[in-house]
Amino acid sequence: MKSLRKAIWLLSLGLFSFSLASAQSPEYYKNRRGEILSRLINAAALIPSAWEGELESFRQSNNFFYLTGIEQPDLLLLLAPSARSPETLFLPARNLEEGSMSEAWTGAKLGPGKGAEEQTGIAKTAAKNTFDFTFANLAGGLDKLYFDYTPGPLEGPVSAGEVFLRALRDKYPHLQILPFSRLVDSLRTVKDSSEIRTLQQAVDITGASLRETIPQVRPGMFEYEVEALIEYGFARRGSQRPGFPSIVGSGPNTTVLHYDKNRRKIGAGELVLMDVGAEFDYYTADITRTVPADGRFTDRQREIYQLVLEAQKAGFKAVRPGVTLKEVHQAAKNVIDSAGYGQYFIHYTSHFLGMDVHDVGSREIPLSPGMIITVEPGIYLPAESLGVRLEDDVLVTADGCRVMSASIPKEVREIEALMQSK
Ligand SMILES: [Mn+2]
Repeated sequence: MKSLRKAIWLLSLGLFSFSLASAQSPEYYKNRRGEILSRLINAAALIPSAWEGELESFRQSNNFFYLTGIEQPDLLLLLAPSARSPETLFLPARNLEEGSMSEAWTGAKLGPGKGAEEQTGIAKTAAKNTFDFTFANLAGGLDKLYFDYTPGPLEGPVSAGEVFLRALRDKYPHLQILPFSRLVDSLRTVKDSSEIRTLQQAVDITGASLRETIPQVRPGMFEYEVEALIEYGFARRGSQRPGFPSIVGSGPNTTVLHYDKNRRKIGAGELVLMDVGAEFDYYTADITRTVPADGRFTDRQREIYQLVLEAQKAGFKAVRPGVTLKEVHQAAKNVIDSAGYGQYFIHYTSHFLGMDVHDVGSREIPLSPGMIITVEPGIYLPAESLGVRLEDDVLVTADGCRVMSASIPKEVREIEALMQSK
């Protein structure tokens, strides 16, 4: 074990010393960029990496990571079939001086040159300050530019992406600038086998942490303690971070959908709702379990719980190629409607899942094999301080679906047995 660790450590020094986080080969990402290149006609695509704030931990932007596997800020990827090199990565010069932005402070980084081209598999790298010149030579022959940028709030400071976009608009008024999501979303929605494996790891980490934490839940504990136990479980199992802010709500807070303050003390006889997901290598799980703090459901809690469970199973049954999320929602909603609780099911049943917890993909598209969605009905009764939501992650297969989180306890007897197992 020890020698294996050492080998991995040595390997990581050799291969990944320049923030290439991904376990994938450079060819894997080259193929993806090829997919984008084949969709560009009289057009180019420009994908900036995430920016780095000095006191926040860095996470690459999903689209940039999807196309390069590189975890480094301040980069620009230009894809342009009509350019001499169809793919160019622009990087800042390496900073080997002293000071807070130097590599001595922030760790070794990739710089422009042969080494970066070999490590990333991107045909050409160039210094970032040559971008304007390169793009000016190219722009005359283009009609469209796909630019990857998420608009910020209408008020508040202007983002770096916004500044960049405005400068492009001013300089190249003939260019139609379109969101890059139009090219990449349909690719990201269908997961390949390695993405499915990665997301399965995220699901398994989440499941193991829930299984470990649920027996420890009891009245008198604070919601944040439950949160901390779950997130510690994630970290111990190799998750880099939670994929979204963990929701741990007890009693009245089980009826607040996006409750993430997690400050309340859990009371006797209450339900505790945990909506959590570990992120693993840029893919996140999204699982919800609702458990009784005392280890046993009251009759009323069990009644509502069973109804939500039945609705969820109806949702699973509806998942197969060709249907839309609307139909999955209707299947789950019918069960809750016919029991008379329709008005207390106040959200949608499904969303796409992947690099983002609410991943790209629209409710209107027909499902196809390789898509991953959540199925998460709920009933919320604020007057009774009683909310139940159950959420699992589901892979669409050729003939139906596979519930990726099926092994995480959920039946009433399973939950009660798990809680009494401590
Ligand atoms: Mn969800």
